[in-house]
Amino acid sequence: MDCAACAVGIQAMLRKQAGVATARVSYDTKEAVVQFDATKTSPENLIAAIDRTGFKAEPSAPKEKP
Ligand SMILES: [Cu+2]
Repeated sequence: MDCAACAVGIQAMLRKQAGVATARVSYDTKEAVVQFDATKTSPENLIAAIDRTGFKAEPSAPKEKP
């Protein structure tokens, strides 16, 4: 990602994907945090969707909620 506008664009795109409840993309940390219905989509689907926007994404280890 080159700038914060890209992050906002990816975030908006993720939020439109089927099964996605919330998505937050941080330009500062270069991370996307997505909550989704695992019966409707998958991390692979979401990564593919990001790839289609021309950006590269890869899964990170799940983070425990504090
Ligand atoms: Cu940009």
